[in-house]
Amino acid sequence: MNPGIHKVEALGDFVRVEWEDGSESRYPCVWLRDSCRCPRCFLSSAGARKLLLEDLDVDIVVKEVTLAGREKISIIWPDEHASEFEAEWLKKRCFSEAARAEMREELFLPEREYWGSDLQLPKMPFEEIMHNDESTYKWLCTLKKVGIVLLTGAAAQQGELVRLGQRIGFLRLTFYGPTWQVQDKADANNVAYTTGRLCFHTDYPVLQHPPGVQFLHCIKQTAEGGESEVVDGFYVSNKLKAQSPQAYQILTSTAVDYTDVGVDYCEFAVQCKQRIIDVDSRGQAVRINYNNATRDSVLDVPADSVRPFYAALKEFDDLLNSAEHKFTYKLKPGDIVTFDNWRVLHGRRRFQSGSEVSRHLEGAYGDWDVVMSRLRLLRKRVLNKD
Ligand code: OGA
Ligand code: NM2
Ligand code: ZN
Ligand code: ZN
Repeated sequence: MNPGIHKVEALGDFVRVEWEDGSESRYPCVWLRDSCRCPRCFLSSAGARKLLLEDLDVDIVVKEVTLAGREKISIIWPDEHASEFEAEWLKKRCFSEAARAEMREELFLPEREYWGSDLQLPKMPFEEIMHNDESTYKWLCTLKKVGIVLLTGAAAQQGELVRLGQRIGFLRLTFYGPTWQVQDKADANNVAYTTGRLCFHTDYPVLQHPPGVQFLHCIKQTAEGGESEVVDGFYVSNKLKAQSPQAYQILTSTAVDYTDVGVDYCEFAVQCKQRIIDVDSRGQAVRINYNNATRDSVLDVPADSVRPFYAALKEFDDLLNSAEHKFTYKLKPGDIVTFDNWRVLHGRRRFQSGSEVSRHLEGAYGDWDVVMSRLRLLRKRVLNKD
């Protein structure tokens, strides 16, 4: 139901709207002027503001505000410029704490669900996701909420991840190529391209903006070893904060150097500083940046801070590896594991090499911006909601 407006009035440098249900909203005049939807101020074909900030007076107040029916307000500004705002549009943009929380949820979607060794690994058929919007929506929702989804029944040959990328929009190109082959390689340019054990890591913290999502498609699996391990990095970060505030403080504040030098898609010499646990303004973990293999031997901290840093990292790593937190499984040919590379740390057990390739995964990255964009579009279509 569209909300109706009962009354509107100017109140200092606010416009006060009284809704038919008795509630009220206050809109700052400067924001209303800035948000004018008229063709001089707004390019509707782009959904973008044309008005320049240099033409905005931050001290502006309305000359006149009137109710135009129950679903629209009209404003005349001191220079006679006229703006109109729909009730529904205004209601969504109400500045109350509750309305802003609702908008955040609508734009950024589901709450996290934390997990440990009790993870019920969500599974969905690959072809269903390729052809059914509702399934694709459910896949991406779960990927956001839980952080990991296993897709099953893909062909055991290269190329499926390119198709999956097209389903979302596009994949993220990196120095390791549009997609990359995880297998034992001579003169490996990355520890992943050996038969060795990989301890818990996120991929590519050496990039300023590490890939948000990762896809690993099993094409061939070895009989012995090669099992996968995953752990919920956000859950474990919370545990670390509670157990050892000091270690948490170090890992959320120390800028750690990463390095990656070599040749693959093209020649590269990448360097970056990252905090192992990135937190938002509320102190909530939002991205884990940890790969022990590419962590640089250059460590840009005072000598006295070095041992405490290692102790903190060790404490985090121990928590990641505790039986209570990690989940182990083994990929089968045709499986594609999709996971949040900012949240879920992954590892693999070592395996034997033979004369021929005994294990082969094709990997690819995506960006959260692309995934979330697809998720919003699908939600509109699936739930028929805007
Ligand atoms: C990687 C990786 C996991 C595996 O390539 O970065 O983590 O199971 N691979 O080989
Ligand atoms: N690979 C698997 O941080 C990293 O080096 C992750 C990237 C080689 C594309 C590994
Ligand atoms: Zn205008
Ligand atoms: Zn990896």
